[in-house]
Amino acid sequence: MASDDSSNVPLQELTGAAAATAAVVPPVKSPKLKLYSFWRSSCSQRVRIALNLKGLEYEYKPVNLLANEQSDPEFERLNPIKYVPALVDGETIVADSFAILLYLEDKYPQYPLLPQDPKKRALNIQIASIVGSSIQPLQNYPVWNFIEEKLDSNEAIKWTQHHINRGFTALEKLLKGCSTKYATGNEIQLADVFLEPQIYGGIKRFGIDMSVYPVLARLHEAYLEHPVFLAALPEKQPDAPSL
Ligand SMILES: N[C@@H](CCC(=O)N[C@@H](CS)C(=O)NCC(=O)O)C(=O)O
Repeated sequence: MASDDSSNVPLQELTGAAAATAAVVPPVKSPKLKLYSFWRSSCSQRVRIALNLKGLEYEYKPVNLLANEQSDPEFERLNPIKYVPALVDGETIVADSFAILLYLEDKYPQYPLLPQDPKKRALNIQIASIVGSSIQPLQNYPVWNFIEEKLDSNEAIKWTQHHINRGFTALEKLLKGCSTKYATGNEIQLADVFLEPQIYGGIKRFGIDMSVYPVLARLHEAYLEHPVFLAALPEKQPDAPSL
């Protein structure tokens, strides 16, 4: 959990199924970790989920994308491409959510994100890659702003919805017949860490109709019952605007 984040739901305050699962994720003291994050960033959300899953405490360092803080020279030193998230672990700086997740996996192997079985491992990476390479970059602010500027916001939303639906259609086909609790089994893995922020943002920000994606919709419900996903939600972050 974010160590300076009083608005995050402490695991012990969760109720029902969430509280029951939370009991198995004791926080690991790791005061060196700092996560540079923006509340609404789905890429940051992936890392928050993984940190929560692995029980790693971290300091939340907000980077306001709407105020262009990602272009501050101080942040650019952490990530030269000027995107969140970035993680600082003592002397180590890692930027890009995929790289951070793989770093966490190597350095903090508890609650593994990647299964040993090569086929399941490949499926996890394929799902992560669809979200991370074929959906999210096409809805990112610079793309959205460019389309809005050249055309209008109506065209920008249509563009975004088109690419999310294209990706979700592929994901739904890949996961057809999935009967496990989470995407690739009964444990939370890399695929889930990528899926939930994309589904959540798809619904909340881009008005995606999930009734045509029954497997993704069912997974989304399962994620929202688990404290590691709940604590990573955009509106629970310290830099989220108050309602
Ligand atoms: N591949 C990168 C993409 C990072 C990315 O696109 N971050 C977005 C937020 S989700 C961002 O910082 N946007 C700032 C901007 O577009 O100026 C990752 O997975 O970390």
